[in-house]
Amino acid sequence: MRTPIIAGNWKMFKTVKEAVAFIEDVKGKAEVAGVESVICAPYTNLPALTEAVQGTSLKIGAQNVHFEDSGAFTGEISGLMLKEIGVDYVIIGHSERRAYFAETDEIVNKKVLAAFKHGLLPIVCVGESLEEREAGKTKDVCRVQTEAALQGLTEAQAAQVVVAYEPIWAIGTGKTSTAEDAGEVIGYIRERIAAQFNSDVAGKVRIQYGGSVKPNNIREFMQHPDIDGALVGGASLEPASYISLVEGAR
Ligand code: G2H
Repeated sequence: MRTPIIAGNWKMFKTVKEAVAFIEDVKGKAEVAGVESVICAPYTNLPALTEAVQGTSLKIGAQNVHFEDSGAFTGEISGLMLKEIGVDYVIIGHSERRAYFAETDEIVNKKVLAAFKHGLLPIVCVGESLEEREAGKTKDVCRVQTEAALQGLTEAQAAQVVVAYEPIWAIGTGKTSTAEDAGEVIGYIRERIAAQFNSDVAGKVRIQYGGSVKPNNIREFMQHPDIDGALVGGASLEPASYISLVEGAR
C-alpha cells in the first residue's frame, strides 16, 4: 500500500512570519493518519519551517536544488545545504522551472541524483503542454520526462521517488484534468517505471496529480486507485484549504 502524499507548493509566496503562522494554524489539523503532509516553501522560509514543524508529522520541502554540492554558482542552493537545515523533500523539474529557467531533462536528472546523494526525496514533475496534448503526445512527453529523470537511480532509490503528473494547461488556470484522464496517464507512467526498473519499484512509487487541485475536487482524484495524492499550488496557501486537502486525501 502506498501512503498518499499531499504536497503544498507555495511557489514564490509567504514571508517567514506568514510561513510560521501558517504552521501554527495547521498543526494537529493537517496531520492525518495515513497521509503524508509536506509544505514546499521558498528557501528563505525553510530554516524557520523545519524548526516550526518539530514534534509534528509535517514535513518540509524545497522547490529547487542545484546539482553540485558547492561552487561558483551565484544564487544557487545545494542539497547539502538543504539537508543541513532539516529539509526532507525537494520539488524537481516543475514546469515553471522548465519553462522560465531552462531546466532540461538532463538537468532534472542531475538534480534527482543530487537529492538522493544528500538524503532528500525528490518530487519530480512531469506533464504536457496544451499543444502537446492536442497533438496526442501526452503519454510520450510523460514517458520521456520520467525515464530521463529516473536514469541512474538504484531500484531502492527509484521506489522512493514521488512523481507529480501536472498537465501544464491545468496549472493555476482553474482547469483540471478529469480524475479518469489523469489516472490513465498516471497508470501509464507507472507502467513505464515498471519497464525501466521492475513492477515492484513501480508499485511503490507514489504518483501525484497536480494542476488546480482544490478542496472541492481532491476526493475525486483520490478515488482513482493510481493517484497517490496531489501537488497543490494556490489552494495550499490558506490554512483551512490546506487542512481540507490533507483530510480529503485520507
Ligand atoms: C501546479 C500546481 C502546484 P496549482 O503548478 O504545483 O499549482 O495548484 O495552483 O495549479
